[in-house]
Parts: sequence; C-alpha cells; structure tokens
Amino acid sequence: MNQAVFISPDLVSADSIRTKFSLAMSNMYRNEVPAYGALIDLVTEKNQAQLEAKPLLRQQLEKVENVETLSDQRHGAIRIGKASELAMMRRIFAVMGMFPVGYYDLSVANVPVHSTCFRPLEAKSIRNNPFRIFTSLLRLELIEDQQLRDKARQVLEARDIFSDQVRELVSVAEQKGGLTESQSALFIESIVNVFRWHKEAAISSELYKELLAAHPLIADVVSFKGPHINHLTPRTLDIDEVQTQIHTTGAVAKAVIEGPPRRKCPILLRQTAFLAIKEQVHFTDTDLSEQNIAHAARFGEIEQRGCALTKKGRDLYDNLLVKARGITRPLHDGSNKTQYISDIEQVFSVFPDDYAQMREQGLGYFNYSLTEQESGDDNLKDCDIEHLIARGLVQFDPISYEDFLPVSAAGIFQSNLGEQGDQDFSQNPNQQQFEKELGTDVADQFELYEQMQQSSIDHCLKTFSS
Ligand code: OOG
Ligand code: NI
Repeated sequence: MNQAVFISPDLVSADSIRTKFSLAMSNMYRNEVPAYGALIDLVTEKNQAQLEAKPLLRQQLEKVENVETLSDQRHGAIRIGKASELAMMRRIFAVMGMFPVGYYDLSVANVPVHSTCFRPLEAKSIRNNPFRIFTSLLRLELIEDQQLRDKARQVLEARDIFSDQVRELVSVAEQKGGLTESQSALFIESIVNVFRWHKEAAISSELYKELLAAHPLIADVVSFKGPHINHLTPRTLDIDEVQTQIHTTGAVAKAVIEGPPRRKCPILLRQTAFLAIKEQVHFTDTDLSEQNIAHAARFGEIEQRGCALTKKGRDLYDNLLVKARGITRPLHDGSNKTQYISDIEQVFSVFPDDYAQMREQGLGYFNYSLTEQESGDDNLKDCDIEHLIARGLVQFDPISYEDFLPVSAAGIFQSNLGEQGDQDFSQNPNQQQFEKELGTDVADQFELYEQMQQSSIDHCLKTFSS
C-alpha cells in the first residue's frame, strides 16, 4: 500500500493478531501431534524450575522480555510449492506484522529450497510477541529429471491452498489498514486451516514414490493439498538439559544440538528437535483401508537464543563452525556425538565468552540503557556512550538473535528427511528470483540489529544532552 490509509479505532493491532495466531497454531498442532504437547509441557516445567532457582536470571530476562510468555513457541516452519503461494504468504504474514528478513539458500546442503523468515521487525513488536515462520519455497528448476519436474509442476499448478475467505480478509486488511476483532478471529481460523495436515494426498502412490526417490522434500511439498506446518518450536532456558529429556515425550531426539556450543554467554541460536513422526497417508490410488505408506514430515523442536552477532562476529562464528565440522562431522545416528561436542567446544574457545569483551571487540549487538545511578551535577552534554558506561550511568545487554542459521536449518531439514534421494544439488543461490516471486526485497538482518542498537544509544545520549 503506497497511500496512507485511515486506521479506524476498532481495528486490532497486528501484534495481537500474531499472538492469537501463534496460540491457535499451538493448539492445533498439540492436537494433531501429541508429542508436541508433551514437549511444550516439558519445556514449560523446566523453564519454571530455572526461573525459581535463579532469581538473577529472572531479573535479567524481565529487563528485555515478557517472562510470563517465556515458554510459548517462538517459531514454526512451512514449505511451499510455487511463486504465487509465496507472494500470498507475504500478504498474509504482513497482516500479522511479520515481514521477510534474510535469504537462505539451502541447496548448499542438498535441500532444493530457498527460504526467508517472516518476523516482526521492531523491538517493541518483538517484545510483544517474537513468533516467526521460516518459509521455504521448493525449487523445481533444480530437479534434473525433466519428466518428473513437469509432473510435479502440473500437480502444484493445479492446487489452490487458500480459501476465498483467506483472500477476502487479506484484501480487507490491506484496504482498511487492519482487521476488526471479529474479522481477525475469522482470519486466524482460516489461516490455521491452511497449515493443517491433510491425510488425503493429492497424488497417486506411484508418483509419490518417484518424488521421494528424487528427494524426500520434493515429495513432502508436492504430495499434499496444503503446506502443513512441519514443526513448532518453544524456547528453552537450558537446551542441554531438555535434550536429555526429549525421550520422555515418547519421541526420539535428534542426535546433536545445532549451532554454537554451550557457553556462559549464549550467542545466536541453538536448536534441537525430535524426529518426524511417521503418518499414514491415503493416495488417490489407494483404498482407504489399505494403509501402507507412512510419510515422515512433522516434528517438534526447541530453541535457545543468545546475542545477535555483528558481521565480524558472524564471520568468526561461520569460520569456527566450518573448522569444527571439518574435524568431526556429526553423524545422524549420534555415534560420534561426544567427539563432536568436545571438538566444537575446543574450536570455539577463541570466541570470547564474555559480553564486555564481545562488545569491545565489535562481535555482538547490544541494547544500551540507563542505570539507576544519579549523574550528579556534572555536565555530560558532549559525552560519548563509552564515557557514560565508564561512569556507571549506562549499561548494556545483549540484543537477542531473531533469525536463523543456514547450517543449522540444513541440519534440522536433514535429520528429518532420511535418505537424501538420488540427486546432488550444488550451491545455487538466486536471491533475485526469490525476491521477484515474493514481491518485495528481504530485509537485511545486520541493518535491523544495527538500528536497534543505535536507537538505544541515541536514547541514552539524548537523556544527558538536555
Ligand atoms: C525448516 C528447517 C529450518 C530451523 O529451525 O532452522 C528451521 C524445515 O525443516 O522446513 O526451522
Ligand atoms: Ni525450526
């Protein structure tokens, strides 16, 4: 929308729609995948125990976020099949205050998709509710077998994953600048329906097997009538502890935690998951009573987030990760897990595990705020932020990383895809094409963190300059 629209007072905020949507997704997924409900309960219980045992941690968290909703889920993921679906997703997520940030090329990891993360952009909206959706678009053009590519394209071209109600409500929101309470309830209900599981496949079991052989991910996207949410992810305060307990949900834990090793001062994002459950699917050529093909797609994940890194910090992280994985590549069966953990910890020992040092070396982004200390009568008008910190008037806290990590995402994809199929995909980014199909450019994560940091600095300086 280019024109300024008149926002009527009976419209609800995009943040509140996102919050209700996240909750509705959680309820739907708990019902459909009971192990996910068990995982949320486990995470909630462990987070509660941490908060009770560590009042200091609670205090720190309260400064930057809403502790009441700590154990709510933080992200989910969908995989979609064609450009028009991606463009519509962009419009849908915008109604909930979620905008595309970052471009992820997963072909490097032998997964034929490229992705973005739809998420809130501003500190205030993130604090209200950080829920984000990792959204991947299948890249049919990467399938070598032309016949198979054409068959898959035909199936996808024929499908329409959005109801008329979805389209109408999105148009209303765009025209009016938002939705009323009752429209938003209808909107959430109709969007949750888009992401439901469909037991009845859109294709024959024969085509399913062909697609599966090409790549399990292609089968997952093409076979179904809609882009089922493939996982949701609550946030844990101690991912190492919860990892050892995932089996109590009745599911099987992924072998290793993705991302940086355990640290005193967490950085970026650590994730682990339970492996996808196998679900019976009815194909167009199978009798409903003949249930012999089980598809593994839906799983549950947990995440622990830490400090967002600057370009310099991120380059260091990426280099250390490559080095660690060069020494020991973690195997899916977990057989070299102990070795991998010891190697990655060793390699990362050069990354300072201290926020003050990370800040001094320009590795992380921080939020600056005033301390309780009185400034006295001194004239601090032209002081810079370092001086104010040295005087104890300003403090800094890490800005939380809100995005994803491509190597970790690939690890999550792969742990659930089983055998990788016949074809090797090689690195093949095409951000331009992705943005064209999305209908807009994706935002740059570094710019967003930089702005958050700078506005906190400006706020502090302004206080002393008047
Ligand atoms: C998405 C995997 C990426 C994460 O947490 O890194 C992701 C997928 O499997 O579709 O969600
Ligand atoms: Ni995930």
